[in-house]
Amino acid sequence: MRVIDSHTAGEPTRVIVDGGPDLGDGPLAERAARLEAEHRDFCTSVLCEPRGHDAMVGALLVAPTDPGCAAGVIFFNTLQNLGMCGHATIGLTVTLAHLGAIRPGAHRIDTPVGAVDVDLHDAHTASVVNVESYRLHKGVSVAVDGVGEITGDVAWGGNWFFLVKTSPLAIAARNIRPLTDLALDIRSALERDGITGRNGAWIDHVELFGPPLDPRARSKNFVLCPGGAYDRSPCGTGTSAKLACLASDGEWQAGQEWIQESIIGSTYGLSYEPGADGGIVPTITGQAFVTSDATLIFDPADPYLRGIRY
Ligand code: PYC
Repeated sequence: MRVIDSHTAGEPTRVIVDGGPDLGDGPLAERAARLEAEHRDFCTSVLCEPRGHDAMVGALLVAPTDPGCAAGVIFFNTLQNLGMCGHATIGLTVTLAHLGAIRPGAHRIDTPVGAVDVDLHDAHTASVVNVESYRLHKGVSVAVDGVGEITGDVAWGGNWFFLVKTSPLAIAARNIRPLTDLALDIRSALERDGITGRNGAWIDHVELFGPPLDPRARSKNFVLCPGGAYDRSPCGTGTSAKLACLASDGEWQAGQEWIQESIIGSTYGLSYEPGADGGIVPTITGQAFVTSDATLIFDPADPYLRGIRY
């Protein structure tokens, strides 16, 4: 199986170029549902250790339904499919350029949530127009064991987020372990109290904010991803959710550039336009670099053929 690995602002993406399962034809949402229901072993074998690791996001290249699209893609992590993923879309765009499949300029990429517009600026820099993002609940408080009351907003940016404006712990790389534990405890408290996204959706990402170190940035974040890993990048969908909250509070205007710094100091630039359904449509700009072009080997005698799962 041929894979191309890249990182976007530090966060890894593994593009499966060939050798993936046959998902048939039809709408991408149906093919994605088939991947999740019938091919989890494929997903974990590609992403989990020993071939991958928890932070990795997979991008399975498939034929687009829309012939105007440069490629079709289904994103997944070690636990489940992802409808949308900012860093992986930038990683995929740069990977398609590395493969010679696209040149700088505007392109469309088919995803299970619809066709997404991307703009490749140069070999490493791309912008992605994200899905319409919005805040569902403002100022939700939960009692977190051993910490006390934590208040945050519930917002959608292509994934569900609980956003805590002022982290009780400093947003610093030295705190990655305690921040991970805190975010996991917050997520458990949300689950315990039945706090969800729209239609009972699991809030699988927790995002904590603090002051930036980079003088160009407005904020620095820590983002817990569904499998328990932290996002090395500033999280495209998470910063979209943040911008939706700021826009709702009248604190950030359409067209203004917001620079978000990640826990490791990397940055994305975002701006937004008003959406059709009362939310915002963010554009995320970031840089990705290809790190390897490899063949994964699956030996039937390997006891960890399907990845290490616990
Ligand atoms: O960039 O949207 C993102 C993302 C979601 C999870 C990891 N990265």
